[in-house]
Parts: sequence; C-alpha cells; structure tokens
Amino acid sequence: QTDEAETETFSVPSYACQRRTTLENHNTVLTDALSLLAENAELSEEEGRGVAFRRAAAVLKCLPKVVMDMTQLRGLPCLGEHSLSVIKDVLENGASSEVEATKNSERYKALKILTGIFGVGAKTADRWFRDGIQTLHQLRDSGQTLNRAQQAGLDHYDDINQSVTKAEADIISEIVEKAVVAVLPGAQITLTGGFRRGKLTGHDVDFLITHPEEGREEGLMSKVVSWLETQGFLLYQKTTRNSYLEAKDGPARPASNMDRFERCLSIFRLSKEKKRGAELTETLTENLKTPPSCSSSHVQQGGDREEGGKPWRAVRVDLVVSPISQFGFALLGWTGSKLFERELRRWAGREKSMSLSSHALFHNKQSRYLRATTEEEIFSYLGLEYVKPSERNA
Ligand code: DCP
Ligand code: MG
Repeated sequence: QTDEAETETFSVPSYACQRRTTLENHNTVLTDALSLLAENAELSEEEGRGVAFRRAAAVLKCLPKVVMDMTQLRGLPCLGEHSLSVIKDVLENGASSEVEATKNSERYKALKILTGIFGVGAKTADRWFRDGIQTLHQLRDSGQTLNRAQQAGLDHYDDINQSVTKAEADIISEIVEKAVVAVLPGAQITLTGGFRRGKLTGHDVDFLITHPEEGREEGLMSKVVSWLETQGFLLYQKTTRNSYLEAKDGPARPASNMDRFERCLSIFRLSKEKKRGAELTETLTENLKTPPSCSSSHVQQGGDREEGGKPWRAVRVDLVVSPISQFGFALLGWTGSKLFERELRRWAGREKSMSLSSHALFHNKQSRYLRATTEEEIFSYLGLEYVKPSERNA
C-alpha cells in the first residue's frame, strides 16, 4: 500500500558505459528538456553544468518505460537537484519554465544560429553576440573576418544544418571507399559516429580509415583528399596531421577528448541524383560541370532534383586515418556517443586507474600499455560487459 508498492522504480548503474542505451527512448519530452539545458550550458562554456544535464538525460534515456511520477526516480544516479526540479516541472505542468525561458532567450537563439556555422564554436559565437550580432545577416554586414572554415560554413549554412540521412551516408561511403581503394588497394574504411550506432540521421558522416599492414596508412589521407578533390567531391577540406607519438605523448591523456590522428574535416558536394555503383563514374564527370545544365540525361523521372534548385547539396564529412595497431581504440573512440565516450574514460580513470584514449589504454599502476585489436578486448580490460554500438546511444 506504500508508494513503492504501487509505482515501479528502476535500477540503473551510474556510468553510462555500464548501461545499454538503444535509440528507443520512452522519455523524449524529459530528455529533450534536459538536453536543451545541457546545450545552453555548453554554449555558455559551463562544461560542468553541461555534463550534469547530459548525464541526467542519459539516465532517463535508458529507462524501459515512460516516467509518470517523481517517485519512480528514487534511487536513480546522476539526477541532481536541478535536473529533478526540471523533471518535476515537466511532469506537473507539461513543460519546464526554465527550458521555455531559455529556448526563447535572445542569447540562446543567437548562439544557436551562430554556432550552426561550421567552424564557429561557443567562444566565437559569444564574442559576436556581445558585439551585437544575432543573425547571419548581421554577421554578413558586420565586416567580421571569417576564417576559411567559417566562410565555407556560412556559404553552405542551410545544407549543413539539414540533417544527413542514412541513405546519403551510404552514398558518401561508396565514394570514400572508391577513393581509398583507388589510392591504396587493401585499405579499409569503416562508418563510425552516430550512423554506426544505428542512427537514421546525423549532423555529419564520420569515417575511420586504416590498412591491415602497419605503416601502409602513412601518407594515405593526402592522397585520398587529392583524389576526392580531382573528382570534384570537395567543397572544403582541412587536414590536420597525425601528431601522436606513444613514447612522447603517452600515457593517453584522460582529460582530453581530442585525439591526434590524421584527420580531415570536409564539406562534400553530394549530387542529389540517385547514382549508385557502376553509374558512380558518370556522376563524377557530372560533378565537375559547373553549373550543370538542367536537361542532363542523368535526370531521372521523378528524381529529386529540386525545381530551380541546385542539383547537389553540401554534407559535412569527417575522415580519420588510424594505424592498424590503434584501430580498436580509434573505432571505440569514434563511435560515440560523446557522453558514452566521456563515461568510458571516467570509468577507466576512476574505477580502474587506467587512461583510455582513441589511441591506447594505459594501466597507470602497472605503468604499461594494454594492447588490443578489438573493441571487445578493450571492454574486457576495463572490466565492463561488452556494449554493442547500437546500445551506446547514451
Ligand atoms: N569524437 C572524438 N573526438 C573529436 C570529435 C569526435 O573522439 N574531436 C568522437 C565522439 C563522437 C564521434 O567521434 O561520438 C563522432 O562525432 P560526432 O560529433 O560526429 O558525433 P555523432 O556522430 O555521435 O553525432 P551526429 O549524428 O550528430 O553526427
Ligand atoms: Mg557524426
């Protein structure tokens, strides 16, 4: 007859990497509210608050049922006073006044718009906001100097802010695969990020590239990028070189989520025509024509070429090259989610005295690296049950 007897309570371990979080979320109203506050904290560079809201949202994401009542939350980890008051507000009033106020604030709206520009982070957006810039128009008129990334981000703003579908990711996979195999036969590409976790849309497409023979991956990125550029697939690219040296940099720095792989941040020019497989080569030539004449024989009846619009769209693509010896760590590190990654590193450090990065796992007390080639081995070193990619959606 007590509350406990009437309402179902849940039991959840406290690290996200100890839990299985699929894309099936029974509490989207609550998790959207908390995620918005997390985002707002991140935009204000209040990282601690951001993580607290992200952790709270992640706990609710893995619950097997809709939360109806505050009593069901008893004993759950990561729900601080602030998160609980937001949840209470939503359950009682259908919405959180804090979330609504944030959503409607000039500052949040402006920072959202400005950080929507590729190459613009919270710091820059905040500086512009304090200079009175709240819209893209105002930014364009302001005479602010933009770097090359930001200029490309502004040029392709609408495309980049439209989410990428799995179908588009698959087409880009084919293109990247073709590029990689053309410049280095035997090299392998893997789709990582949200799409590897089974998401149907994403803000970009992430790839990890390697070669089964150690060392053969050296110099690969610049060749892949040249191939893609020659074929007209790149609207923008910036490559950063691999700067990881185990002897010099190790042990993996646990506090940082930046890795040192050779990485290419790019914007692809994706043809909207549905061209697959063997037809791809024809599309390549088509891609180089600017501007394309509209009565191309490649236009399919009922094809998705927009009326009067351009026949292509800009898509953010990230390429990362890893030596095979680090591939397991790179794959684990680039599959996400961001919170899942953060929690893995926190678990490793706090519970196991180990330092995990996208390059390596270091045993602090034994002062040695733990070698692994698969994600399964890494979970096992960490004393965690294996969590497959589709269950890492924390
Ligand atoms: N990552 C990383 N280091 C970086 C950037 C990202 O380790 N400097 C990892 C964590 C992310 C994954 O790579 O989970 C992919 O990054 P994204 O930002 O693309 O995140 P998702 O793919 O999960 O989200 P989305 O679907 O929005 O693209
Ligand atoms: Mg991604």
